[in-house]
Amino acid sequence: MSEMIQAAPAPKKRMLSGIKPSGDLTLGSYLGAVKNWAERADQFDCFYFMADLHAITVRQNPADLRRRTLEQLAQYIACGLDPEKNTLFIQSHVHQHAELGWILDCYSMFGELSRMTQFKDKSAKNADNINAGLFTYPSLMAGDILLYQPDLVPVGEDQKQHVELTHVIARRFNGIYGDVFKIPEPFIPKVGARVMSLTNPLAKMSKSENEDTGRVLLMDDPAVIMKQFKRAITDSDTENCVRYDKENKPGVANLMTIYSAVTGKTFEEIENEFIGCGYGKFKPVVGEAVVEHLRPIREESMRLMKDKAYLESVYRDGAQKASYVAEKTLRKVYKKVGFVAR
Ligand code: AQP
Repeated sequence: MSEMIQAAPAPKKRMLSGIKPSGDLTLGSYLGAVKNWAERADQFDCFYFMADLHAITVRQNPADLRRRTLEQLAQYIACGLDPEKNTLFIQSHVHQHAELGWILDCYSMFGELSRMTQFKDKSAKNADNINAGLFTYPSLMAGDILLYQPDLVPVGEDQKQHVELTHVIARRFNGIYGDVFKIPEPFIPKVGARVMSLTNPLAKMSKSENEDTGRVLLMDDPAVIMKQFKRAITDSDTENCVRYDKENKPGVANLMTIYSAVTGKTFEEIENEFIGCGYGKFKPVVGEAVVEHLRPIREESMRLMKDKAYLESVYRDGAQKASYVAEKTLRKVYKKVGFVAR
């Protein structure tokens, strides 16, 4: 009798991403990142973290940082990241991040770090606190990524520069010591790739900005969300027509992107839906769709925040799993650079 030989299933590709708890999660953090992560658990081996080490490059109130880190975990889960299928952890709980970050500082060039858009932006906004961490955070970010040897790094368009620098640093290191790091690809979702401020469609919606800057938070009250959408800047053209034209009608394009991401409708379907309607009718409909989309996430996050013991078990397990993977890479790196084994 011939024996049936079953091929072992191919190992899942690994994916990693994180968000700084530097403010409460926005609709941008959700549509540009977390929403897309949740759809990948069956296909990929996913690691997601709360990047608290990165958050302190800008001065944080300690109590707020602690609260936001936990809330972010609750929101990850409420957005569909099942802790049984994804490794969810707090960055500072996995000491290998800081250790590899330092090593990669020594393989990152001053000129490369000086060119990073985020450094330029953040130093302009925090002129009284242009600290060394703000300058070298891309090496830490390279370490965050390379520790896990991921195949893909899902990021928003705005973060592409960081993944590109990670490639440069990894190639430099591999060029000296052999193939230590896998070179991961940035993975940028098409819809919802970049959500802009509702009051300035040329600026990214950011979580560390204040309310007046046209940001919508995942945990905002429905009334607040509606207010933000009703006062959203549209375009000063005389057309008053819902049509996708990112260059000439960035405000409407942003609202269409948001509406498309929360309803699954194409831009064409949206244009057809609003034929003959002005912006005044369009904006509240987008607001309502966002409110309804976020409602279950908000309710589940609030429920989870009351269950601190559960959240603690999730981040403890997550750190243990992440540390196991990270340590393998770090040990290899230590050996390659010439550190004496412990
Ligand atoms: N507006 C956005 N549109 C699309 N994607 C976004 N992301 C953030 N804002 C948007 C994506 O979320 C991930 C995590 O980013 P982060 O929070 O670690 O850093 P960030 O991009 O600097 O986010 P913020 O909100 O602008 O934070 P602050 O104000 O503290 O600097 C990334 O994948 C990012 O693309």
